Amino acid sequence: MSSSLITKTALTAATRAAPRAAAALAVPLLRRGFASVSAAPVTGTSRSHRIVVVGGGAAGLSISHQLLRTGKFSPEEIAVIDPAQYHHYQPGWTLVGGGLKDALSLRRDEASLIDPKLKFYNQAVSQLSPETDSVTLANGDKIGYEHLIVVPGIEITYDKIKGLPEALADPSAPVSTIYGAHTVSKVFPTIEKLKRGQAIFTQPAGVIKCAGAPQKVMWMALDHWKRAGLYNPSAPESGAIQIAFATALPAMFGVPKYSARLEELRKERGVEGLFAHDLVEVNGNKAVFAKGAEKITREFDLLHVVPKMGPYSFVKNSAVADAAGFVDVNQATTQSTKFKNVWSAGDASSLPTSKTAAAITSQAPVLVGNLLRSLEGKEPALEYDGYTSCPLVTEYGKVMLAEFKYAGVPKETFGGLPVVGGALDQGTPRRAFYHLKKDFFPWVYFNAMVKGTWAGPNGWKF
Ligand code: UQ1
Repeated sequence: MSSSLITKTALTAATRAAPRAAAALAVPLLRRGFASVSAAPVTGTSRSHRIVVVGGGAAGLSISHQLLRTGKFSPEEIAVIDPAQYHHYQPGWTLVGGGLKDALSLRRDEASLIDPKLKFYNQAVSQLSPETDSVTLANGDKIGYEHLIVVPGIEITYDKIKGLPEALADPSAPVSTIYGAHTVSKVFPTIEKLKRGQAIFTQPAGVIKCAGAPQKVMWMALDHWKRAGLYNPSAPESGAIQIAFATALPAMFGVPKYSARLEELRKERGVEGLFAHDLVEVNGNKAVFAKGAEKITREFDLLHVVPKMGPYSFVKNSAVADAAGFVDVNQATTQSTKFKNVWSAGDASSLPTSKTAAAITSQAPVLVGNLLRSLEGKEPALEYDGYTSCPLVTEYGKVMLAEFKYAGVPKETFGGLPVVGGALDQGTPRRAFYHLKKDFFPWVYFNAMVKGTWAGPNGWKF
């Protein structure tokens, strides 16, 4: 969720009549000044819903619409809370960084993606109160529930890297990031503008969305400069531009199979590897990295930064969170380890897998199936295996479709299919996967996934 303006449509939706179920919970949840003579502001209005979904992103919309499509819920028995005016197809932002797509083509009005049978609160959440089965909105209203689904995503914390917010906001600074709606459109012009010097692409310590994206944008920039005659992969020092990948991690990727292939590509293409380098400060044309206790300063002519990210404070500060601030859930069932009527998936959850939209295609049907069982008084029975995917763009026209489950074990949808020369191995970048990433996934996302009819590798559903 990101704070933004409230749309006219959403306002209209927000002022629609209260749901039937509200009446029952309304009275106990009202905490207004009792018999007070002063004109106290009217806050603490309350309503309730059978299911409250905090977050209208990839997870929130898939799950809400999958629930609705079961036909088991009356209008407004399910509520979605999200303050955003716009909904972005974030997996497409790497392609915006590579100059292949326009950010506006990946954006929809949030309200336009929400079925009118869902109650939409276009509001931020200020507090989760799982002890009293309620959620408090930023305007003070309280929303009660039978079941709560916490899927707000995670927050991009630009200010955790000193000087970064200022550098990103300065149109003349060659510092950009694909990780934000307001910054993604600066990336490709910055790449195009560079004619010589040192380019550095960073990846931070800590949990981020899609751990492959920091290098996808680098591979496309490399290809762009190579085609422009500015980069020579076989003798980088003889070209006008030099490239370094500075990552806080010890390797190119978290899954050994794909990491080994990406390390080969890095060496073949003459990219300098700065491992265990965590960017802590941007100061003019200097990037400062922490390497253990050491500080290392490098000059740059272009810097692509991946900011640090973390849980929203209303999640971190609530009883549903684990020590790191993520919603503590059973890694198979997606049910909260602390409250049986609380569930989570996607970026905000503690599910120990890579945070991607592909992961949500597999998590959503498990969460929905287990929650429906719970409504019938049964224990959860469906299990998520950690499936996630990272379509790694390695050059224009080629994608390595990394797909894996818990513990980094490959789980390839197309692996082993017969192809010319043997069996298909998804560790090899292919043109067909590039078209899946660039054309099919954005299409299926808006036409099926957010509507609740797409389960990723398991195909169309519901
Ligand atoms: C997927 O379903 C999906 O969602 C639309 C993606 O986009 C973010 C993906 O990257 C992947 C890999 C999937 C999984 C689907 C198949 C057919 C592999």
